[in-house]
Amino acid sequence: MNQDLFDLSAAAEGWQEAIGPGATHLHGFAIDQDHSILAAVAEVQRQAPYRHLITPGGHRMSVAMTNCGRVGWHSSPGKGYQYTAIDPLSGQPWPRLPDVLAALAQSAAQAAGYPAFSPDACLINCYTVGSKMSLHQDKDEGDLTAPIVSVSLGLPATFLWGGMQRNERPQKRALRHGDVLVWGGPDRLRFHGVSPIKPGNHKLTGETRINITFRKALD
Ligand code: MD3
Ligand code: FE
Repeated sequence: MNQDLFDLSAAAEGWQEAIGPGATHLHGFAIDQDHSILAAVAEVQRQAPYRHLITPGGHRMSVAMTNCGRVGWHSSPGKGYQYTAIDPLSGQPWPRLPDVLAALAQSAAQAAGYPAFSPDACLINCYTVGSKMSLHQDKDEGDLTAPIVSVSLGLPATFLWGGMQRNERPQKRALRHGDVLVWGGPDRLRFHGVSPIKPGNHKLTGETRINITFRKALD
């Protein structure tokens, strides 16, 4: 094979990297299914469009979000952060979790050592160039013993992987199209975030990055 044409991302595909006692980076795990995942996301988005939520402090988030599954994550100045069964924008239940997404979440969790993962919430984040997510913990879920599975598609991102305290300096980690992270156990409440997305164009998602996180929000 011509060395110049060898795609380095193909070498990383299938590499499972333990990055904490309860956290695994599954490089390229979702690549084979990228088209069907994005088709499922498009269908969810048609029923529950992306929207920029307002934080309890009154700030508009730069990441646009939607959900599918039994409950969805929502933020508002009036009610703070909460999971709801009804999409506050449409007044309808959130779209159901597409089979392709449910199967992906289950198989990724299994590969990372969490064999019994059955998510009831799926948050879909849409980043455009410059969108970021500040350091935070995910602690609104009712079952903190379950892991979170995250799937990254489209433009790459620098993921910030912090400690158990906000003031710990985060490590940086590249997340590329098709990468999956699974976080549970002692890493479940780590602070984490995403640096501003750099300009670029991805053949499937254009100038956007899509991140899908699967959670167990109900107990
Ligand atoms: C580590 N999303 O939606 S996913 C979020 O790329 C969120 O859109 C980011 O943080 C994104 O809440 C990061 C990876 C991730 C998700 C949850 C975690 C890492 C995590 C929970 C605990 C520790
Ligand atoms: Fe998070």
